Amino acid sequence: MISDRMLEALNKQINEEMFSAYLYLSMSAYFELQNLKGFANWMMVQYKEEVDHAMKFYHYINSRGGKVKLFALAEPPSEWSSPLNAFEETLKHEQHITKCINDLVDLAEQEKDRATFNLLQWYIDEQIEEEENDNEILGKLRLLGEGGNSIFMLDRELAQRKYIPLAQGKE
Ligand code: OFO
Repeated sequence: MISDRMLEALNKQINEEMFSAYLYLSMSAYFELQNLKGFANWMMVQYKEEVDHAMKFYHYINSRGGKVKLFALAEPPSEWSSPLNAFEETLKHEQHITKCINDLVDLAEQEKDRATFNLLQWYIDEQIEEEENDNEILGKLRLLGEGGNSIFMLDRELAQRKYIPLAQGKE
């Protein structure tokens, strides 16, 4: 059985992951309007991955006989001053999510919940990758500058990102 404290924290994390999805969907729409289809594609893939992250917690709670509780989603921002600004905010958000995951790990340890502790290892690895991806794109934006040519080149690169659905325990 999953403890009440752990269950509440995991349900809150579903909300964090769904908010992440909402934030990146909003960024995708922002890039579409700028006619930056590659950036928009990258954010759309990110949106889908975040839904997968939420669903991984959802299936896990179900598998442990816990009750999934969905909370209201906050409204995400819809404007950024530039692609660089959007990716700075993306990295900041992912650093926040990393902290949330680390707090969940601490709680799982306190509750001696080995199964949840084990599940969270996947999220720890995922956060390393998420922050690394954001830092890489931010590095390019800073190095190349935000002139038309650089943005055009990066847009073509980001258009290549493909969504690979995450294998879930149960669909
Ligand atoms: Fe972006 O990793 Fe989930 O939230």
